[in-house]
Amino acid sequence: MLTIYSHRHHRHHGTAELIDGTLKPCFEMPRRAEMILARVRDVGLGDVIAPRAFGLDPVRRVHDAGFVAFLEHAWADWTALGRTNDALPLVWPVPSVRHDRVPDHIDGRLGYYSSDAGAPITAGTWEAVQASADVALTGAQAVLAGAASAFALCRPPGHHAAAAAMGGYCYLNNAATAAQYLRDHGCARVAVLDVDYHHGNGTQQIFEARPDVCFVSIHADPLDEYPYFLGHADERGTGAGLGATCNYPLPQGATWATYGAALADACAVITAFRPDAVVISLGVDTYEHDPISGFRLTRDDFPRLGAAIATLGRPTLFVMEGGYAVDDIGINAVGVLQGFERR
Ligand code: SP5
Ligand code: ZN
Repeated sequence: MLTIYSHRHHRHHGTAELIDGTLKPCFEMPRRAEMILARVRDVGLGDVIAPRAFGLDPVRRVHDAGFVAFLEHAWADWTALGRTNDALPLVWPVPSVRHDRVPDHIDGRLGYYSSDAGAPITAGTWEAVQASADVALTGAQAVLAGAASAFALCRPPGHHAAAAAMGGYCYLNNAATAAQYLRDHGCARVAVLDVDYHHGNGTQQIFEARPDVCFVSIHADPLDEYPYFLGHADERGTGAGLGATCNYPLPQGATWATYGAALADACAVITAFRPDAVVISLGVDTYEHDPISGFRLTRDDFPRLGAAIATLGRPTLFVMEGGYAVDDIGINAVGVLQGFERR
């Protein structure tokens, strides 16, 4: 399997995140991608190539132009005030206030364009974010050119990013950008299967009203896990997209017995959708030793996950999302890819 990787992810390196009421070192760190790349090379998964530059047009197919411009200029706007620390939001537009006026001040813009305080902007964030989108798009292009599968080793991740909001370590939605690119270049129907521990709230919002991109997610029940406000089983899509969104919220402590059953059901839903291509939002924070998560998948379960995805029998783009047990992240992420290929 071809891997697409950009060293430019190193330019994004947040200092701290708010967790349990205190600032702790960011769980989403450059070493995550380094460990995955090392494992790709160790097992001889296949060639590793750099992304090509697609520019922002494919990104704006799923993201608001004002939001993209905000991301591009946020660090300059922040440092213009003499600030040198990471940029973080501190006030948000709750439903009862106005959403029709975009603030000028960077503090207002950070809140307007975010869902939480989990996506710090640093000097190199925009460069890394653009590279991450290019990694996903280059993977989509490989699949369009006839590859049975490709691995977009994206960092930062993307599935919590909505059309006009960053959050949850995510800035641009790499999986959604890739899915839309597949749609725009010959695939009439695309399925996104999100296996990250957290619900893919950004991806769901981007596609929920559309019948041509199906979104299926297996994740921790939002009643007691981030992102809390989406991911319930009764969310089935809206309008013309009704029936093309499918959620499997699972209880804390879920093991393969529970997870595998949901996955089999999810695969049946995707098969019935008859997609021309499948995009996997590949998070391995379902791992038993993940420091911020509550599922109990073992290292041996990840190849099983890949083998189940292979039964879909469709051209498949894997897009890296979460996973914070950094020492084992390479074994687990590449384990999914090996399970897919060994089927
Ligand atoms: C891409 C991705 O996986 N983003 C995840 C963002 C999660 N942010 C909220 C984390 C809250 C963790 N709470 C765990 C408390 C452990 N003491
Ligand atoms: Zn996650």
